[in-house]
Amino acid sequence: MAFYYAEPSRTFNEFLLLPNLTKKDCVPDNINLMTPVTKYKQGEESELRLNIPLVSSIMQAVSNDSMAVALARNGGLSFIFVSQSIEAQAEMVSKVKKFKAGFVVSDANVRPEDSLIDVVKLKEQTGHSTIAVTDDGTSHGRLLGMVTSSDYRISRADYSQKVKEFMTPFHKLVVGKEGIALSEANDLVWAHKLNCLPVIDKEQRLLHLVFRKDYELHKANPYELSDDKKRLLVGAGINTRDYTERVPALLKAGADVLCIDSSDGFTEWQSDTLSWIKNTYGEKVKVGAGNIVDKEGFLFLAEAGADFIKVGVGPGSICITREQKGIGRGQASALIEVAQARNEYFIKTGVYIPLCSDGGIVHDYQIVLALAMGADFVMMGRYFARFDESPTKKLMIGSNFVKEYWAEGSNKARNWQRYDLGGNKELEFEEGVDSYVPYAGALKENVNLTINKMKSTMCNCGAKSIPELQQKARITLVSSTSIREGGAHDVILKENNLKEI
Ligand code: RVP
Repeated sequence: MAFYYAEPSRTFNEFLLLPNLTKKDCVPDNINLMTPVTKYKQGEESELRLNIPLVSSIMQAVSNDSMAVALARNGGLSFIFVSQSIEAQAEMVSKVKKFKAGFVVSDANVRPEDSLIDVVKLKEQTGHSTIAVTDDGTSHGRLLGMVTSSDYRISRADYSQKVKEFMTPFHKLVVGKEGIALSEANDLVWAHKLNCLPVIDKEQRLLHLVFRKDYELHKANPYELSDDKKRLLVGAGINTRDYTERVPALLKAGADVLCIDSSDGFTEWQSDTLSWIKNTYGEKVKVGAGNIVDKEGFLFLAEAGADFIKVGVGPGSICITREQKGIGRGQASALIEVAQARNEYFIKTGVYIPLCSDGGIVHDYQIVLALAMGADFVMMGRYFARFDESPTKKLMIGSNFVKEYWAEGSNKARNWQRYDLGGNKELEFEEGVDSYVPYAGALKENVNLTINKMKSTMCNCGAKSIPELQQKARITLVSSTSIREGGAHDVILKENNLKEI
């Protein structure tokens, strides 16, 4: 006979946190959001930790290299999407690892023989007014000069004039040498009143440009997440089909952590993938697995060697797995049960396995709720898809800007490996939709706002860290009428109704 759960399957929306005593030192500035990503033994520390408990989804519409750079600079981590060729994914990983805060690879370059018209066109195309002049017109060619808007005057210009005639030639440039630290580069920028400092190697080849504005930006990233060589951290998705080729390529490109991307992680394909990785590389390669929604799924992946475990089947904003297949569980119920299993496992084995709550976060406070319920970090797709840094197009619909956001199981992404049950190599039916999300601007401002709200909630809970929150949180179910009480009610909202009054 089938097993019946006594409790219904619940979502985050059905719970609230109660305030605890807030001591005077429990203020936002004292809240520590550091959290483990990979498993560790009692008394030790996780080898991989986040400075803020947010990671971006393994999705085409969310996690490319620009998202990964922006998120790592703000303390979180992206998992570069796996539904692309091994080479393309490895290239994205490598771009993140090569990113040096403040050191920009010049993407507007000309040759000395090019004309002013080429400079003007390039400026229009790239939006950059600082253009490097290299012997071959590439970003790493021999640096021969620089062109900025002060080198020519559009109103009186002869568009056929050669770049070499009006550029600032190399002998007049202040340059930095290979290996220069950002702070030293910045000293040169200030001492010589520059806006941009080119950095060159021994053969005078252009390596990077350092801009005055970027240094200031860099200083404004106190949460930046980097490795011991000061390179940003980046994760990458893998699947249970081509891991013997994909994993080596991703590791070679510099991926710091991997995660199996699947809608159902309670499978032997996942344990095979984990075994292969651990047998091949031992414990030095870190890999998360999932997704699961119960104790049995957790124990299966824990025993199979997962370094962290992802929870969630069907809560995603674009996910229709529950409608299509009748498979899934309310995200709160799933997390509560899995967190309990994780805590029991920790007591029994002395090994703490971090949990990632994946999908279904709609309001910022629900991140804190997920953490209070036992998650160590959350994965979000819709949230990050709204930002400038996501890989999708920004469009105008009616009078609003939106960004595209499509599911991995949609016809657009056709990520059949995510739903693989060992059969055909194709997506037989959709498990996700293609959609728009409201455009929200730059990641940094939005993440800052979210973090401020989260810290505020944690102060109300009297918790200065995520482990303390998990210990202390008091959580209550809410009735549908009390949900109504939680929003503005029984008043006439001005912004919507002023005209009618
Ligand atoms: P959300 O943040 O609610 O947009 O959810 C994002 C999550 O949805 C992803 O991290 C992934 O687990 C899940 N997803 C992605 N594609 C699909 C699908 O096609 N059903 N689901």
